[in-house]
Amino acid sequence: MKRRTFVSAASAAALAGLAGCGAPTGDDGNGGNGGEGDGATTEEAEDGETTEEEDGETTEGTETTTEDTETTAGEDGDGGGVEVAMITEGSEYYFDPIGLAVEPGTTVTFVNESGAHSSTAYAEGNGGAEVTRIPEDAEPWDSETISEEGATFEHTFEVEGTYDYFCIPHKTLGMVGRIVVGEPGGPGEEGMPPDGEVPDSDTIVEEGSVSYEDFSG
Ligand SMILES: [Cu+2]
Repeated sequence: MKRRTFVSAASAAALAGLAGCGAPTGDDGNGGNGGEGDGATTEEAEDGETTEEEDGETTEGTETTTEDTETTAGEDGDGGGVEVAMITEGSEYYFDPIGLAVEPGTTVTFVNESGAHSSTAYAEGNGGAEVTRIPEDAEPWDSETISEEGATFEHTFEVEGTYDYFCIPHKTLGMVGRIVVGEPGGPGEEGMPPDGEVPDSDTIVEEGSVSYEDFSG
């Protein structure tokens, strides 16, 4: 959701800015960098000002440069933070969203919203996991049990593939989650985690994120 909003805002802003000025300076900067997280914010702010004055004058130049901007804006979106909440609600214990799709290099923050939980990768021997359900070259992670409300744990996902993980205290109660990094793949694609169910990877990639509520019905 966040990414989409961001992309269109950035494209629109850049488009408006480019319409007005023929100077190639702005373009070159973007294309060369491959777009880092911060660039777009500045663009937006600056372009917002010029739009009003120059918009009406030169509409023709616009179309040529639009393609450039879209690519850059897409990459910019990845810099944003992504969160997964760890929740106790009555007798339910869950990760929300239970399914999440991210690009390689994304840092996911697990937030302990209520109760006591862990975010622990299914990697044999990691936090008591009996099986491995993360890509071969991937780093396993284990936050260990977090009981303080609002406390967080971060993990950066570098290797593409499917990652299943669980909560140590609630493993036997089916508290599990899935993160797909880039394209689905690896041992996580074989069947379901031994302790609970997660959404199908294709659905996760398609939706970007699957909430616990949607998944559990
Ligand atoms: Cu838990």
